Amino acid sequence: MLRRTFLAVTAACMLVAGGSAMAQSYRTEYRLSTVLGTAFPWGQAGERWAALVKEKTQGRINIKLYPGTSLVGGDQTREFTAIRQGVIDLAIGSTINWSPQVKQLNLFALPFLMPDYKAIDALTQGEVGKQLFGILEKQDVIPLAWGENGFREMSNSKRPVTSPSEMKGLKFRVVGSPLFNETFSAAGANPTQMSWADAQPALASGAVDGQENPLSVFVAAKLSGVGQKYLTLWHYVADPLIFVVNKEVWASWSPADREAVRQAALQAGSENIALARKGIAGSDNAVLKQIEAAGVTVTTLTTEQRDAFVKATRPVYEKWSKTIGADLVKKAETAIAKR
Ligand code: X2X
Repeated sequence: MLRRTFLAVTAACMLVAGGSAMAQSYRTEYRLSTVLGTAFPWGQAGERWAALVKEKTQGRINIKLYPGTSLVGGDQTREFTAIRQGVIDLAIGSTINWSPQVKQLNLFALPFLMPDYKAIDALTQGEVGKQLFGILEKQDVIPLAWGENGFREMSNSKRPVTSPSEMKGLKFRVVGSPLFNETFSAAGANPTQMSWADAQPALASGAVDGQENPLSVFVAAKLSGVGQKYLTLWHYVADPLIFVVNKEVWASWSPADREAVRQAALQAGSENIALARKGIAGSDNAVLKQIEAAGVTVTTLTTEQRDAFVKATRPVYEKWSKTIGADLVKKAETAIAKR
């Protein structure tokens, strides 16, 4: 009698818990990977997603944040493979870091494709975004929402830069895809690829002169403190973030919990985009003021100066359009023109 009551209670609990027997296979913890930690909008997005999931699933899904891409020893270009293999259960990843495995994601890194925030939105919130999500899903990674790292501006420790000729001899740390090496070479500089973990000591020791990252990262990582005294605003590329779940993990959750995780990602994603643009976008330049107050010389390119960089990097754009897929690039250009 006691045993039967116990079984009945257990079954009722499981129904309440997951809506199916699947609840049995839930793990006590799921691992969420990000590159940047909670001092940055990116890491805060991870924290927020985890909190919203916990709330919306009444604690059935418990997510732990692993910043610093620590689940792959800091090698952010291996993150996507690790998600596919189940070493990582969930991630909020930059399109740049997953580009070596998903060549279409190089789209956002085509130099000067996206002139402004509306252009980013035209891609991520439109047909292009849907197509890219379809490509990820075919690779067994379930995409749920877009977030944002931001427009990437360049800084260096040597001099103000307004033209490709002033890039000569400057050693830049670049990320991820070989596309970045080619863009910086075409722009006149001397690029070298390394992870974010290695970038900071390399900047501090002077092993490299410069880097490129969004202003929100520049400020939170205190790059002015490692000699980055010259900043050029050229808005050459922007990297969106993508919220994803490993396919098997996704399948192990009840439909109701999957929906909760998706809604949590959408909410955390839109909050993340707002935060990534705060103090940077439109007339709100509080972040730039903060950077200038730290003694950094900020250079804004004139249209002519920017055009010289566009022209210098155009062959890279053309070459990589073929790798990404001419149709997808055309679709993106059309969406941007219509924004
Ligand atoms: O490594 C970088 O520069 C960073 C943190 O922006 C990315 O992960 C793309």
